[in-house]
Amino acid sequence: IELENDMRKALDQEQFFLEFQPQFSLQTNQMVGMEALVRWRHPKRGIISPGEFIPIAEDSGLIVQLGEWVLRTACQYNKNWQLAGYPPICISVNLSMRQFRQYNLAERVGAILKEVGMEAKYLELEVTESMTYDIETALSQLYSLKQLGIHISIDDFGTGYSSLYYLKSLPIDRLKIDRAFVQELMLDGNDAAIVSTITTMAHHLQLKVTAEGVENEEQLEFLKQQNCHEGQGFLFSKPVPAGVFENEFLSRL
Ligand code: G
Ligand code: G
Ligand code: MN
Ligand code: NA
Repeated sequence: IELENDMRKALDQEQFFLEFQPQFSLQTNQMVGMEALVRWRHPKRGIISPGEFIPIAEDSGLIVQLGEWVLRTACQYNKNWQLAGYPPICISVNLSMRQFRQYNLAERVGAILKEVGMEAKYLELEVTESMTYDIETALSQLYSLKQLGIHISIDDFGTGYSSLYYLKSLPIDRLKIDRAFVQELMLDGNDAAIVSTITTMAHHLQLKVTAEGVENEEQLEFLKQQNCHEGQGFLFSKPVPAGVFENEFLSRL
């Protein structure tokens, strides 16, 4: 309850900020995208991780406001980097289920893109498999979002309960393999089999596939052998503040 009240103030007082984690092509080793991740600089508690405050924001409904702030701010950074002359790349933003269920979601996303002046093709929204809980709503929301020209990925893929039937029917562009599978890859044959199978399935379904949580060279080699398209994880970089992202990654493109 205390954090919930603090969070209302935090939105006004600009205590939230974004970090960016680069995503790399496993074919070319080039950075091809980034994920924006929210952080909270709490005046008394210091930096609080989203793992702690996102669930509270979800329960209180504040996630809708916070999520829009994240989306607008992420698009603004990306647009400004494009204006600064860096090669344009796509920015991924996490969408909570509360946001996903808004009846006018696509309109709101469209309004933000217009306000910021960023082309839709440079935005990817990450949703989780829990959207398939209500398949009719999921389908209509995804179609409306796709009409804007943005990309859609399924985050934490493999941990939820979306059926393969839904996967076939949903207008999505990418699967992001949950880092739990990637982390145990070299230790657990079952996880290796799962990663390999998800990757193959993604290829057959004409979907892009990103491995999350890539932490070492052995995992990277395995993923390359499987023709996994992209990777994200501590091996490449942890999420970093905007200035660091610009200096370390954008300026080297
Ligand atoms: O960045 P970190 O690993 O601490 O993130 C922890 C969790 O918080 C992840 O599941 C991530 O998807 C989620 N998260 C980070 N930023 C956002 C955001 O802007 N919106 C939503 N809904 N979730 C986020
Ligand atoms: O659920 P989601 O994929 O949005 O979570 C993203 C979060 O995962 C990031 O905020 C980051 O803190 C965390 N993360 C990113 N790469 C790695 C990694 O290689 N290892 C671990 N343990 N966590 C990672
Ligand atoms: Mn994510
Ligand atoms: Na994830």
